[in-house]
Amino acid sequence: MERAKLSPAISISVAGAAITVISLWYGQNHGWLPEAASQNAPLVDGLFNLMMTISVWLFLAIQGVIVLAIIKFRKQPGDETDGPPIEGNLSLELVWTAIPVVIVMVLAVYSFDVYQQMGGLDPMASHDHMRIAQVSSGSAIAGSLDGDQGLPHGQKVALGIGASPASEGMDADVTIDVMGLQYAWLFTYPGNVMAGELHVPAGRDIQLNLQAQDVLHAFWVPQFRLKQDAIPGRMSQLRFHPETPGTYPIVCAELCGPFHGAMRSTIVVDPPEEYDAWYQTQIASAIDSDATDSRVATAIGVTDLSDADRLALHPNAPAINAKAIAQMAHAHHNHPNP
Ligand SMILES: [Cu+2]
Repeated sequence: MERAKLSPAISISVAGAAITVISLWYGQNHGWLPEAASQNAPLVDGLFNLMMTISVWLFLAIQGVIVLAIIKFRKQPGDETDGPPIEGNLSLELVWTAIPVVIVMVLAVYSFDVYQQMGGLDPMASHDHMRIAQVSSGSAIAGSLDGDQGLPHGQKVALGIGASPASEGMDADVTIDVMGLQYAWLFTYPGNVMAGELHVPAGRDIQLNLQAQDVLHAFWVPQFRLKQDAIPGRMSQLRFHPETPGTYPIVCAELCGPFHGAMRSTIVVDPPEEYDAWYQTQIASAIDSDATDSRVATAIGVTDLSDADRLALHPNAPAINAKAIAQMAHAHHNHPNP
């Protein structure tokens, strides 16, 4: 009966210290997040790791108390008495209210700071710059923006992630228009170069102007910790610094129709020289007017295709047989109007 003599204060302290060490370790070593390939990814990960640390601590503490109570306070054989009539405990209630308040306040302030460092508070500032750039630099950017189609005059509410404080007031190094449509992403580079694949140079300041042609889509690159809705009739923006050269998935994260799950693309982060070389080849093929025409025709034609044909545009999409497509189409057409 050596253990019974341990004072409760010591037992609780030892258990608390053990739980804290485990939580701190797991919060940094959970391995739940994919590679961090953009400049703001470590900021997001820091916040996530803190939340993970707190969650693990609470999980272990609460589950530990439950398991302990089940074992220690279980009904003894032959004991038919009632439990003690406990009404409440003011100090306990104050403590378990105060702790969550502190946790939530810390997370609120921290996440606000992360959002601010990512440029989430001021996407409009870049829009203003973009429009000034349009007026002053003429055709290249203005052409790709399609005459303010997604940004009506007087639109004040900006959506997305703008310039980080370090690059505030500066134009992005590369600005690319992104159009989401069922079920593909189309990318238009300066000089009206159109591509189905997104290439960006590493270590540069990139700005994406997002639009949707038909329904809501969401542009998500998990490795960049970036996600933003693309909205019909409104422009939204993502500004970021890709850091690590490589190929990463672009995932549509907004249920946008029966083949939403196949709406994936690729972002290739190239070393700057390779990006320049790639861009030059795109320019060269765009100058060949036949190539441009067929590309534009492909882009426009996507909306006129049947669902099966659209799916065929995505060689990596999971195989869906004709019967399943027919069923989906059937279900789709019979769906009552909301
Ligand atoms: Cu989509």
